[in-house]
Amino acid sequence: MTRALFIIDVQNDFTEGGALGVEGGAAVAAGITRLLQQHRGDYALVAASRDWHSGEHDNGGHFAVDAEPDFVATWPPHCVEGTDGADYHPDFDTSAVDVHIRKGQGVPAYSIFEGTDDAGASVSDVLAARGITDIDVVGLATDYCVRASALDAVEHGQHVRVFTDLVAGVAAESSATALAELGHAGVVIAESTVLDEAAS
Ligand code: VGL
Repeated sequence: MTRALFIIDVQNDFTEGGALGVEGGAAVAAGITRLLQQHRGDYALVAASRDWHSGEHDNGGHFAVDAEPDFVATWPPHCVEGTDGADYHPDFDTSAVDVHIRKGQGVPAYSIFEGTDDAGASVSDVLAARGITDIDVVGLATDYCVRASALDAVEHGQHVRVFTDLVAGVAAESSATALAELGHAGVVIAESTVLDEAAS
């Protein structure tokens, strides 16, 4: 088994006070930093994604421009490339991150697999190069980018876990539905304390 950690969109705009802030987002940022302090050695690869939209237009209808956002398919402008809102949250210590993925340049992109690293490599190429077989997924938001990334990871043949104590969602109901859907797709839904149990 060769395991990767995917840290999805722990950005200022998805945390409290951000353009699309989810409740519990900052706590997720701090919790991921703790997980990395204690369990960096469990992972052959740590990859973090950022939503990275254009500020020039609606990014393929992803930003609500002339109407109210519905918070399902259209959103307030968020994570515009180069802005504070697109930065990682300050409580997420990125020093242990091996690969930074950006996605959504001009288009909606919920899954990390829609992004590329700084050299332009796809996520599936990065996984293949490192021989990854298992992926733990954490971050924001449970019901959108975590959901899409975990489902895509299953599609790519990975053994996938989502840590419920290290995700936060836009809405409670859609987050519960997303976790149920992930479970049906074969994702293991667990708390990150399983890492401590495995070590002892
Ligand atoms: C996300 C809504 C819009 C996410 C991204 O990161 O979950 N949610 N864009």
